[in-house]
Amino acid sequence: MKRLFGYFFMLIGCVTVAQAQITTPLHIGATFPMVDEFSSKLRGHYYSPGDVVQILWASNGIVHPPSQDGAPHPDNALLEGGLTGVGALVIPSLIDSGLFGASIASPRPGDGSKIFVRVFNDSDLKNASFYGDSFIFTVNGNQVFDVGVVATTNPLDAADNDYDGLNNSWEKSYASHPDNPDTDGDGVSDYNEALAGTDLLDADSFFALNSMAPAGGADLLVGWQSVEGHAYQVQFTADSPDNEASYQNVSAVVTAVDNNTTTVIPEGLLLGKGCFRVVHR
Ligand SMILES: [Ca+2]
Ligand SMILES: [Ca+2]
Ligand SMILES: [Ca+2]
Repeated sequence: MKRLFGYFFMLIGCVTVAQAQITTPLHIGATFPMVDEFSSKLRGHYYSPGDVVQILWASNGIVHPPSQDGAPHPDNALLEGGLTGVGALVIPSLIDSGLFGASIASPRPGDGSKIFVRVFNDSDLKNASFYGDSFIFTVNGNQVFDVGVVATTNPLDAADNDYDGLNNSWEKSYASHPDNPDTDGDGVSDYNEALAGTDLLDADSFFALNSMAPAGGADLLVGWQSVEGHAYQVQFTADSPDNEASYQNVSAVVTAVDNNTTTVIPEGLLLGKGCFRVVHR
């Protein structure tokens, strides 16, 4: 009986040793949604990642920008297994959650290793135009990193071939022409269309005043082409239209609900002969 007990005890010891030899994978993920510079959650898809997440080494404590095709600098090599997508390995109902998770098994970065996360705005680096980097994490045990805000503000191609104010990465993002300052020929530059939220590829879509009509009594109805969700304000000057300082607000800030917005300017705010304009807020 005594002998049997000893054998049993040894078996337990053997199992314990075997467990100690298995290295636990490093789990890396975001505990809060990653958002871009406009506070929009990064896109994702459970099966086909929308935005790609790379987990890279920062062994010497330096994060270098990627090359124009998205390839990492040699000092920031991709961790083996360190490629996933926003929403991937996260439950399907959280597809567009801005979250991601990854498991790095072998070689597992040891404690003290410096790593960081880089996000591209497309699942295919050939189509990506922007990237964002996290700060550097130092691995310490098995942890889930809070990647936090990854602002995708860094263009892969910062040149502006056509000098329209919109760099080549933005032109790629909008599918506008990098060598033509007004892709759809509607008279509004690609840059100003991007600011106004109008369609750079549609000549019928641009930001402009399109009506001024009596609105009963001496009130005036002012209308303009708008973009849903964007905010505008009507201003008036009795001076030269070039005199910026002379414009006064004559309406409240109006948020558009469709592609045409009107507002009534009460008679009391009409200051004689002058010019109206609509300002995008
Ligand atoms: Ca440009
Ligand atoms: Ca252009
Ligand atoms: Ca347009």
